[in-house]
Amino acid sequence: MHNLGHTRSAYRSDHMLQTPDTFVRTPLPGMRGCAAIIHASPAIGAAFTQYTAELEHGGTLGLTSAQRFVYVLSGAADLSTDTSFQSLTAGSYAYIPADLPHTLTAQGIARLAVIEKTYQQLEGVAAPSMFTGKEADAQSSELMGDPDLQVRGLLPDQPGFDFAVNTMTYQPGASLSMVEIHIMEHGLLMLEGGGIYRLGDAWYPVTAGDFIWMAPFCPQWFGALGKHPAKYLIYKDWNRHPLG
Ligand code: UGY
Ligand code: MN
Repeated sequence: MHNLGHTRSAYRSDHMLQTPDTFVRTPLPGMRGCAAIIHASPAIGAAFTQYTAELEHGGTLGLTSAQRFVYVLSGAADLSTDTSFQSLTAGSYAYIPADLPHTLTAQGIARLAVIEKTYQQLEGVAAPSMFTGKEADAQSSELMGDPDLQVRGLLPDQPGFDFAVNTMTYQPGASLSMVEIHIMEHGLLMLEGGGIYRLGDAWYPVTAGDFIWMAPFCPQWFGALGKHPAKYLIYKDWNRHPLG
């Protein structure tokens, strides 16, 4: 199928919208029975890497010395270390600290959102340990007093963490109350529904399956459209001084 060179995808100096029609799969070192769709990496100017891993039954992720966050988009995967074993199902997630040997193995076909970031130690503060959770169990709170815009923090609010991953759920018609311009960069995966995303000086229709990267200080705003809630998974660097 061709569409005469048209796509909603866009790549600008301060943002990228990557829609599924433009996804290209690639292997990463150490992966078995698995392909990665790389969304963000230092190649685009990001200080983190984010990819979607598509695994066959028994497929595994490769190794990393960076800290890793994994969110199960569909299917199931087993996370094991020398001392632990956990089964993760859709909506479950895991935080794995830097340099912790582990394996992630798909049980059936699975899709994982994977975020990796070199850990930035904070003097006098212990690095976090591994943990797992379920998005549905994470505490939900209103953003700026709007009950129609709920934020769930998936990582504990502790200074040891140098990044945050949240889900944001907008009821139809709900929107960010302001255009944000901030130093944190974002990796954003649309999980459900859709709407209009303002990025820089452009407005994009977006829908489930799309990925967005926002550079530091990229003007950003979102309004949800349609009859169902819009929900996204969003990464940001967090808890560290701009001078490092
Ligand atoms: O956490 C955030 O900065 C979030 N409100 N940004 C966004 O949704 N684009
Ligand atoms: Mn933001």
